[in-house]
Amino acid sequence: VVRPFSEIPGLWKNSVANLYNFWKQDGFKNLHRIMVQNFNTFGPIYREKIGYYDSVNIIKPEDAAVLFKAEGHYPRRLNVEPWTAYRDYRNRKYGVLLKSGEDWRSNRVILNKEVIAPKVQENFIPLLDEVGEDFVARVHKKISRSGQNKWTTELSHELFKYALESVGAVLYGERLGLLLDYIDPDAQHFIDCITRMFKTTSPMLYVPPGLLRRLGHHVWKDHVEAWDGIFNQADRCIQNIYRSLRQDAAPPQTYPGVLARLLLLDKLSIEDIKASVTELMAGGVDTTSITLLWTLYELARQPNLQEELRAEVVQARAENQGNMQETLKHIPLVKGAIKETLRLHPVAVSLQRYITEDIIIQKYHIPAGTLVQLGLFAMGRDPKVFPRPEQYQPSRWLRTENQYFRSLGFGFGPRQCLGRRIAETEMQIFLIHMLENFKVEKQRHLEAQSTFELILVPDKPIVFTLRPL
Ligand code: HEM
Ligand code: 2DC
Repeated sequence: VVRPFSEIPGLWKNSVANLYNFWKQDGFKNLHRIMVQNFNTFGPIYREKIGYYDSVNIIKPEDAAVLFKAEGHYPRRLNVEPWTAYRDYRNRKYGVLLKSGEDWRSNRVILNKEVIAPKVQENFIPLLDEVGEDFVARVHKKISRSGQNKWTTELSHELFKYALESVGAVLYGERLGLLLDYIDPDAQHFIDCITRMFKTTSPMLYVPPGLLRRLGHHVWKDHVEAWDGIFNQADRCIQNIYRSLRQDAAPPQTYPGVLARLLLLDKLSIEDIKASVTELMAGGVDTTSITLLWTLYELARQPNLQEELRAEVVQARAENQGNMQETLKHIPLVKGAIKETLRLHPVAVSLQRYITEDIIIQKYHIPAGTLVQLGLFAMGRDPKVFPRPEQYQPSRWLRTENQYFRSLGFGFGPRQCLGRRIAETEMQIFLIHMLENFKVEKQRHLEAQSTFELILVPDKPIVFTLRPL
């Protein structure tokens, strides 16, 4: 028998009271833990209404499969209101991240060919490899300058720079120079703006941004300032490439980067290209750097595991005469480590879709148009889905069976992460270079947890010690 929608358990009858309780529990920082609690209280499906968001939450891989089958031709996520409010306020175009319907689809198809297609991917490898080599050289320099044969540091700032340098190289086919001793203050400002943009988004998730704007609230002002900084810097980078393309008579001989390819292809308007390239540049910093930070954290906690990964990397490199493209095909454990990091420390607390047809989940009827959320953080830590979930075990991903709708860190289907291949390649190359060169240690008693700042980030600084092998 199918039970009606109205009988789904949960706290959905008083949205204002829920918003208040949520706020009292410091819900903005604890969204992921509150979701885990709710699944423990209500079971594998619950309904929730906070402020103006009414959603059904699910946790099982089998139910995720049902959800994504009902996402329709133009999949839609939860609308991050502060982001669209900024664009409307400044009269800037939506890029692929914020577009919907046919406009999204037609842009996304063209971007896919230049960003995720396997053929263009190969072009990214030499660019990203160079950034990886520079990062390692920079660490060696820091180590020798320390005079102690080691470098102890809070690595996150270095990782932010690595991530921006990497995505910049792919987008613009040029180096931004972030791994040098003296860096462009504008580039550093860009990095700070992205972090601030994420941080100021979460307190506005459940309150209409228009209201905060009219009230002249400081969160809205900070948010606008952060996006302004992001767009100004991206505009500068985009203008540079645009200008030099117009000056060159002949088409480029080597791979010129995603932006130049899109401009030369001439299938999207300049304004559409700008909007999506800005989103790619901004989306490519905190996401990969924090995932790498968590990976180093887990490898520092398990020195034996670190050695296992190192052995795999050293062998894959030797067998392929150092060729990076080939090496990347022979590092299953490193790839498993990245999946394992995203299981325990996903960037996105949930995946969401507005379903376009009626579905049945856990025997409940859910009508078309409902916002359904898969609790990604909660699923990754559910012992019914992952045996011994608290253990960081890259080898659990080596068997391809049992992976059904379990590896969803980048989302799923045609609306999944556009930067996925860039992110994966960039992270794999980083880990290869780091494992080949350094032992990673951390302060013994330091334990970090996730905190929600729109994306999930570590709740405290993590200090690493890097030693040359
Ligand atoms: C969307 C995760 C890195 C750009 C997404 C989504 C997730 C995600 C979960 C939503 C997918 C869905 O709804 O199914 C991640 C993770 C990353 C990462 C875990 C790294 C560890 C990047 C990078 C870029 C990027 C490096 C840019 C180069 C985007 C864009 C979208 C997106 C543009 C929106 C796509 C659309 O709406 O069509 N990402 N991301 N992401 N990501 Fe990423
Ligand atoms: C945040 O309840 C929690 O990849 C909300 O690179 C639901 C929600 C909706 C969309 C998600 C967001 C969460 C987390 C951050 C994501 C975003 C979609 C894309 C974005 C997952 C789960 C991200 C980080 C993009 C950001 C690109 C931007 C900087 C231009």
